Amino acid sequence: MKMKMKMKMYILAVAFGIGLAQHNSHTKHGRTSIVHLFEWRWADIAQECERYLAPNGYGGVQISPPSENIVVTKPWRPWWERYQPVSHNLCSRSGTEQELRDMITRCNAVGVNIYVDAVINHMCSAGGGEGRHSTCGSYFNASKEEFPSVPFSEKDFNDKKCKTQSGNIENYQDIYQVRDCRLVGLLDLAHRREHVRGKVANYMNALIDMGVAGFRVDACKHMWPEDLRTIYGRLHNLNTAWFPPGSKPFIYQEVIDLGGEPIKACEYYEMGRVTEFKYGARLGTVIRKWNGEKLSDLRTWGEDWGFMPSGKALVFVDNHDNQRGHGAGGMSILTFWEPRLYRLAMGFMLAHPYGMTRVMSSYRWNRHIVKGKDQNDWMGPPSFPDGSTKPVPVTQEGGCGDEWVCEHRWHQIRNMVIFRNVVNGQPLCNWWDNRKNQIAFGRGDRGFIVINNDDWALDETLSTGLAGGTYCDVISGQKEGGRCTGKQVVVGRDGKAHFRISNSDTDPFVAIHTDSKL
Ligand code: QV4
Ligand code: CA
Repeated sequence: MKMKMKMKMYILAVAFGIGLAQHNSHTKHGRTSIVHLFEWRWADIAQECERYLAPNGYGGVQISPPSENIVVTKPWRPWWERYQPVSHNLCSRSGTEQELRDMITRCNAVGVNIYVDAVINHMCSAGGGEGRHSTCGSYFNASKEEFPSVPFSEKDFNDKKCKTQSGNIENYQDIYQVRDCRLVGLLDLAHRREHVRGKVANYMNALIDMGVAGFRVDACKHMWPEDLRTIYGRLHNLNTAWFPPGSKPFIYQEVIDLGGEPIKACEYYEMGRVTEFKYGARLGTVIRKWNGEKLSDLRTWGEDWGFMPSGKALVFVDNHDNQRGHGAGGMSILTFWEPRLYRLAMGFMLAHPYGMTRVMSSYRWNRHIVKGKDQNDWMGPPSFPDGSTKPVPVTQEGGCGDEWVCEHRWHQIRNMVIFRNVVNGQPLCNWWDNRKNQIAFGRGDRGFIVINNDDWALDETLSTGLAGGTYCDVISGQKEGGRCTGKQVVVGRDGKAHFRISNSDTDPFVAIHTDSKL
């Protein structure tokens, strides 16, 4: 009888996707978004958790790959060298193992989770040479496929399985190539082998034991779902110093599925969330008004657009690849380089209930676009002449210096992260649009957003779903010491409020929520 009940519960859980082990992000205190602190040093992330992320409602941080990687000097220390591991030692440009541990402990102590970018599909490039040009000086020999500090050797790679001439992936229409050949020349690990599965699981388990809450798994399209299932199945539960007993690591898998390829994101749903790359690409075209698209089209935003089920999706406006022309997405992707439209896109994303949201936090580089391609797409983080990464200085105004962009500190974005926490679990309602580029919608009785992306003013009285009272707009300002530093919105007893948004406002949108009420 008991067994039957258990079975029923399990089937229910699977059917509704609730409580599914690796889909739970374990964010604390009702926090809903995570931020990718791309290329940040562990010491800076630790401070940021304490001084900024926890007080401003961020649920977690995606960190850059912590494993030892090849040191590339031509070009000089590109960011992408970190996607070429040479061992599972935990030392990188972001810091030492001790610093990593300290960061995890300090972030956990303030309820901010750490999610590790796990590069497990491959080791370094076949052309990576031989020697100790690695971030901790571990020896490796790429042409002989020797990585003695793991150890991995020739038999741990897929060469025999791969059938292409070059040994590289040549055709994304052939699923065998995509999974068994080298992604841009990167030595492809044979996850069918027990030794490889064991080493990869050990690597991830070491991090889990240190206290991380989960993983962004890199290049999942290039790994067989059954191999991933086996590896994930061996992962420890999260450290009970910070997480309830029995908690499984949160897994979100990088699969770029824009349609048109035989490998589909859905092959990975069962094991965790999946990156929804259609999200940023389509939102970009709508906000740019390409192909006659308009904001009012967003009325049906979500699964109806061919996106994956909301409970499976990890969404973002841009990521570290497509903000510089790597990965997929294309020209429509909005980034900090176009701050006004970017904030609009982020505002929409954070207000809309679809998916689990990730905020990108970047650094500025010498972008130099020639015929649509950025010649400097390789440039690494702000660094000293010896190649070590610069700390992130915080300015008097609360932004970041030294070319660190810190989108997550832009007050509009930060306040919308808080908005999302406040409206968490509330349905989308009170949708309004002008059939063009002016839209508004609410989240139950807790929040309301109005956006004007037309070339003329918005001037409307709208039903907000909120209780009567005076609210501070959290885009032009916020509530501070019992008053609004920006615009005020007066909601009547009938729940209606008048909105006026000029198309030339610094930010052509307004957002209010129950915590911004005076
Ligand atoms: C070069 C040639 C190849 C040649 C090879 C021979 O271009 O044609 O076969 O040498 O050795 C870098 C260079 C790349 C170079 C390669 C190997 O850019 O030119 O190949 O190294 O030396 C990042 C960067 C890549 C970088 C890689 C490793 O984006 O440019 O390659 O790190 O340093 C697909 C995948 C998806 C992937 C996306 C970028 O399906 O999974 O491409 N996204 C993830 C990460 C991404 C990372 C990787 C995967 C690889 O988000 O940042 O790639 O770990 O869509
Ligand atoms: Ca592979």
